[in-house]
Amino acid sequence: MPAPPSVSTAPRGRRRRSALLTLALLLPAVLLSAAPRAAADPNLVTNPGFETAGSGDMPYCWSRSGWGDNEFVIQPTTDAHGGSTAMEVTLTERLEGDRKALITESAECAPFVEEGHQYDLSLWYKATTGSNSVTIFRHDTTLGWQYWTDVQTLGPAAAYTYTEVRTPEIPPGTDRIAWGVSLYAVGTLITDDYSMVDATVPDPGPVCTGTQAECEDGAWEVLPTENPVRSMHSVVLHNGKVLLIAGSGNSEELFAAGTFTSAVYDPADGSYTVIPTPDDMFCAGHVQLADGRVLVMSGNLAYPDAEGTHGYEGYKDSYIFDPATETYTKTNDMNDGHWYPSATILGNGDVLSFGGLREDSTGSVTAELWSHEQQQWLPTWQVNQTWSFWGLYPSMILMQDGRLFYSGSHVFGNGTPGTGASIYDYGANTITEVPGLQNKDERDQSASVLLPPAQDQKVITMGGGNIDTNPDANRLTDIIDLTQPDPAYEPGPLLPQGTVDLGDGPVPQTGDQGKMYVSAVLLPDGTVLETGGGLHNRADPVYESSIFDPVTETFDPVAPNPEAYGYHSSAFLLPDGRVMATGDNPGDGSWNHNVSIYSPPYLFRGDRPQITSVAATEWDYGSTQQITVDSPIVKAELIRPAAVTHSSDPNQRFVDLPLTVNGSTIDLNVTSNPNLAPPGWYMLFAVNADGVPSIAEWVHLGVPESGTMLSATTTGHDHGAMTLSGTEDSLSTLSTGTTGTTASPEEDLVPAVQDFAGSLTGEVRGPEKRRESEPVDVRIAGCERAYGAADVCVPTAFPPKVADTTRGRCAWLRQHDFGRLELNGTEDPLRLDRNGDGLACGKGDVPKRYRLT
Ligand SMILES: [Cu+2]
Repeated sequence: MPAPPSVSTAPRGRRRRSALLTLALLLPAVLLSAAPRAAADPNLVTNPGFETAGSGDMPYCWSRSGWGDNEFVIQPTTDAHGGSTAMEVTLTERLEGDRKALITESAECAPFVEEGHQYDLSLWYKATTGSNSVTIFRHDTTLGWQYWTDVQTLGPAAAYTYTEVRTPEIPPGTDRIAWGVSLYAVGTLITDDYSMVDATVPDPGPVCTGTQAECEDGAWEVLPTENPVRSMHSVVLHNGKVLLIAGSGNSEELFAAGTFTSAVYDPADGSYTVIPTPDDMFCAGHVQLADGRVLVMSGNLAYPDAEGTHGYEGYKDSYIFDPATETYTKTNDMNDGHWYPSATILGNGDVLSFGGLREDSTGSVTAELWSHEQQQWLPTWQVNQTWSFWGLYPSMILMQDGRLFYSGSHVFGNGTPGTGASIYDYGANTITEVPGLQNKDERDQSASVLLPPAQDQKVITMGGGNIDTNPDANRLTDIIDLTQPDPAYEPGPLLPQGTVDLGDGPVPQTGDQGKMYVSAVLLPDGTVLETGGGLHNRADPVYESSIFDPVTETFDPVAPNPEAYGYHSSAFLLPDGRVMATGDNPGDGSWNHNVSIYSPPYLFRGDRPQITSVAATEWDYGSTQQITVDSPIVKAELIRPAAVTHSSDPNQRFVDLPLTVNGSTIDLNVTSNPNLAPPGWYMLFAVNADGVPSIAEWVHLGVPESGTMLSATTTGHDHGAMTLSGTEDSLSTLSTGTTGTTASPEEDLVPAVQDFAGSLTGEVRGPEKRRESEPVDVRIAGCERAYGAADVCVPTAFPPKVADTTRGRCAWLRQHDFGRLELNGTEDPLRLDRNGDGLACGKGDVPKRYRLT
């Protein structure tokens, strides 16, 4: 097996600093290899037309492959495109899984590949069904053969049809790949004349258009106009504007006055429009629906009372915000109140919501389901219930088979009992514990995000603390690969340290100090910006930002945000590739109205590729969609716009769109699996070889007609067999691969769902006994209710270094800008009012220099 031609590019993209010198030296060679590929480029597939017989009944270097419960035949056929032999795969019955003829996974047969390179895979095929997919496996030099990814759905084709698709960049540690076409539905697939050629786009070479610091670490700017509202919710809308929801903004005064606000920020001109807000949406849940409107669920019915008889209360109301009219419209009520609920959109457009506090400030154990079809919340009895309390803002991430991964990231306290993370199967109504989350009771206001690309099903959880015990927040990260049969979190790299302001100005972090209130933002080059945070409960901002590379699993420290952004902050990607950050609400009850914007290093790296046309903005699953670009790109993706609050945005995702390249005309191959890219509006980015993204175009994935599964247990759709002639009617609308027309094979589509995470060994819990609610401490927010107004947070536990004395606590409160602090009753649990005059840290309690005034 000959090695592929040596294309003289250094490893590209993100590992820029070390690569700069190498690239400069290699430049002449790079230019040479940029010439159009010669026709003689070798086909890397051995026995590409099945003409050489093997030792058994399969042709040389081809094997039968696939999984699941189905009846199948895989055998050579004389119905060939070229030569005398082709390969026929037939499914006669199917409950689940796929079948394929696959390049034999051996050193003799599987083509060698180079890390970072891309390869054009092509073949000729006939198919009775569109439920096919080009599937690639990769040989990991340490782990052996693994499933890698599905890159292209082939439409039905009565006559031999050519198709071609480019692989993503070959991941590190990969030395060979094997590939074939998987058949997911009852029907017949015939393939022939496979080809694989190196199609690596040479790196344009190092460019730095800013200062050296900007090119390496990006740059923050603080905007001249302040955010007019105390918003802790940020939702990027499909018109490019940003909805900032404050409600009462955690201000008891505004709440008492009935002053509830939202603002719409327009990045185009930097303006804010404050809009009428019908209810106190402070600490609601939110998600963009399939049509791009925003579903806002629950919010704040009441602040805790001064006597500590009840805590925060969540109402049952729910609203839809329409970006077109910038107005809220009421929906039907939820079944329960949910202050701090989760909200996850599913592959069929439904929304599942869990957790939060009820109208009586106890914990809600009621799962809520928004029906896309009915456009309303369903009654409790129509929704599978486990009667579990999922905590507050539980991070519930949709998996590729429709199950939900609870990452263990949450807000307040310890999170749920158990290992800290679990997989919830809605159909089976079971919860299975997932092991490995480090320090699981100190992941309050950590950030979890599905890493790019969504196809890889990896989740990272970063940092966190605990407002009940108030230790220094940690630097831990944990990464889980949900493609494994029995996935478990593995420790990831430690968060880089920055500076922390403990009250006397920023000083370097020491020891194990990390941060909670972390924001995680998917960037269009396939990395993740983590930014913002604090060391303790609503105190001690940490100034540190870094970019995580999911390929190398490393952090690269970048410029820190100059603003303090801890509790009630959020950060999110704008369609122009910059990141906006807003909000900070420390324990003294104040609010930081400054807004900062980050330009990542890729914006200082030369001309951006431009998407010059998008053939259609309405996209179907499993289709190919044509765009044109003004310069070469190496990848394109959909990024779901942010709907973020309290470090939590479980719907944020980056969905790779494998390319079919014909010069400046690019066909984008859209996944057939709605669970990988739930319906809705997405930002479409194109990215060049140096990791520089285009400005996004907005495209829409509609709700699949066939609906989709809510859980792995319902994935088996049996589709009737079709004859070859039976597909002829639909051929006119189908892609022929090279002509680049858009295809809509959706009607016949069985999503390419994999059998990942199918052998869980964790403890399984079924539904609990039906109950009303979970008891919750009124101090759940980590604030001692005996002192001050409800929006002032005297911590129930002070940070570890604060002396356990009246003087020590008063000094800390004074250092953290707490003003005059009255007792709400006679109780003085923190011993701040030694003389009993009703004033904490006052005259007669502590010497003058420790007093609050
Ligand atoms: Cu909050």
